[in-house]
Amino acid sequence: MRRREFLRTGTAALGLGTLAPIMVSSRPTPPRPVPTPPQLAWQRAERALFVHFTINTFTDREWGDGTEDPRLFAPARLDAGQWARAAKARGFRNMILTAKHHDGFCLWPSRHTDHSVRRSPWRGGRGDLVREFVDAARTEGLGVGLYVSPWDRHEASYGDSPRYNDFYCAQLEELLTGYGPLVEVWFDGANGEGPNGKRQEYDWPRIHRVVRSLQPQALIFSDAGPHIRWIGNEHGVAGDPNWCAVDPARAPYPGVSGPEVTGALQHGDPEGSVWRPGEADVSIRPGWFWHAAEDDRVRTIEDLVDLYFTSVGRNSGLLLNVPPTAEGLFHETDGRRLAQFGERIRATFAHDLAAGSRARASGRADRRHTADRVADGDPDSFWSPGKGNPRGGVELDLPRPVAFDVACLQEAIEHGQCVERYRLEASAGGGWQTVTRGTTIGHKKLDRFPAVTATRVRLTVESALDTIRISALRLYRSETAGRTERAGAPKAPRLATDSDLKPG
Ligand code: FUL
Repeated sequence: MRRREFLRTGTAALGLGTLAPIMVSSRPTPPRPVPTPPQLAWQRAERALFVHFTINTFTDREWGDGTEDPRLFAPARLDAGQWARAAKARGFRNMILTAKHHDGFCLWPSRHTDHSVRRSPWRGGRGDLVREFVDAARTEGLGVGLYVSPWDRHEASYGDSPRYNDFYCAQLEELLTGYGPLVEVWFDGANGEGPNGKRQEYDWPRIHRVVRSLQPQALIFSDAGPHIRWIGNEHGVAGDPNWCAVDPARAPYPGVSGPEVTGALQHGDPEGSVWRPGEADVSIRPGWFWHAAEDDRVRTIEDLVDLYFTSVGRNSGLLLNVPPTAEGLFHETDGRRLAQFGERIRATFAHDLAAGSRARASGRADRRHTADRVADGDPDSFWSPGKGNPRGGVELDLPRPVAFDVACLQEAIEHGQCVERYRLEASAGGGWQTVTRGTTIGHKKLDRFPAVTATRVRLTVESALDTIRISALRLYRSETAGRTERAGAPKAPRLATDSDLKPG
C-alpha cells in the first residue's frame, strides 16, 4: 500500500467535527518535495509578460528559416520602456524576451555569429535589444527572463552536435554574464527539422551546468524543467488537478512528446519526487509574433480573465505573450486589452470579503497555526490541524452577510503541496450549501460559481497527502469596483489612460 492510500483510509464524506481517527504510516517515506526560495518567489509572482519580437516581426512569419537578411530588422520607434511600463501597470512581475528564436537571429550583438542586430540598421548596428529590455524591466522593478531557442536554423554547426553545443553554450555564457541576474532561462522544446532534417543531440547536463554556475538563482524552464515545467499546451490552461511535484522520468528532456507526457505536464504527480511547478504560456493573439492580419483577433477581456483563472487560478504561472509591432511598440488594441485585463483582475481581487472574519477550526489546531491565519492576509502564516493530520476544516463567521462568486484558496506551499480534495460550503443561517468542490490547491486555487449570500463559510479538506497547511481562504465578488463605490468604500482608481501604450 502506498503511503497516501494509508493516510486516506476512511476519509469519505467528512463534515466538520466528525473527523475519523487518523492513521499514520509507520513506514519511512522520502520527504515530500518543497520549492527552493527562487521557485517560491517565482510562484508568488504569478504573472509574467512574454515578448516575442525578432526578424519574424518584419517577415510576417511565425518560424523564420534562418536565411533572413538582418537588414530587415528595423523597428523605427522601439521602446522597451513602453513594454515594461505596461507590464508593471497591469500586475505582471516578470518579463521574458525571445533573445534568440528558431531562426537564429540574435537580439544582442553576439560575438559568436554575425546573424544579429549588429548587421541591422536598427540603432546604426550598435544596438543591443537584450540590454534595452533588461534595463527597462529593472527600471520598473520587474524580474527578467530570456528565451534562447536551442533549435537554430541559421547556425551552420547545428546538427554537428559537439560543435553546436559549444556554440550554444558560448552564446548562453554571453547572455548569462552580460546582463545581470536573471529570474528565468527559457528553453523551448520546438524542433521542425522533420525526419530528414538535421539531428542535434543537445548536451542538456552541460547546458544546465552553464546556467547553474553563471546564474545560480535563475530558474530553468523547459518541458523537463528542471525548475519550472511547461504546462503541456499553449492555451494558458493548467490541468485540474495540478501538482507542483513531478516524476522526472515522465518528461525526461525538452521536446519529448506523447499523450502520457502531456498528461504528466498538465497534472504533475502527487507522488512526484521533484518540485517543478507548471508555467502556462499563451499569446494574446493567434500567433506568437505580430501580424497585421491579426490586429482584429486580439483576445477579449473575458477570454484573458478566463486564462487567469485557468492558469494562476490552477496553481500555475501565467506567461502571457504580447508581441510588439514592426515599429517596436505594443499595438494599441493589445495595450488596451492588457490594461482592461489588469484592471479587471485588480478590481475583482481588491476587497477580500472574508477579511476580518472570526475563524474556528474543526478538531485540533496547532497552537501557532490557528484558524484565523487563513484570514489574516499574511502569505507566510497558515492554519494547520497539526503534524501528520491530512484532514480537517475551518469555518468563518463573516463580518456581515456578503454576496460572493469567487473563492481563493492557498496552501503554504513552502512546506509542500498536500490537499487533493476539498469542499467549500456556505450558510445564511439555515443549512449548509456546497458552493464549490475541488481537487488540488497549491499556491493558489480560484473557483468561480453563481453568487451566493452567506454569513458563514466552511472549508473542509476531504483528502490530503499529509499535514494540511492552508494560508488563505478569501472570498470575492467579481468586478467589485462599481458595487463597493456605491457602498461607500474607497473609490477604485480611475482606469489608467492608455496613451503610453499606443504606437501611433
Ligand atoms: C513554441 C515555438 O515554436 C513558438 O514559436 C513560440 O516561441 C512558443 C512559445 O514556443 O514552441
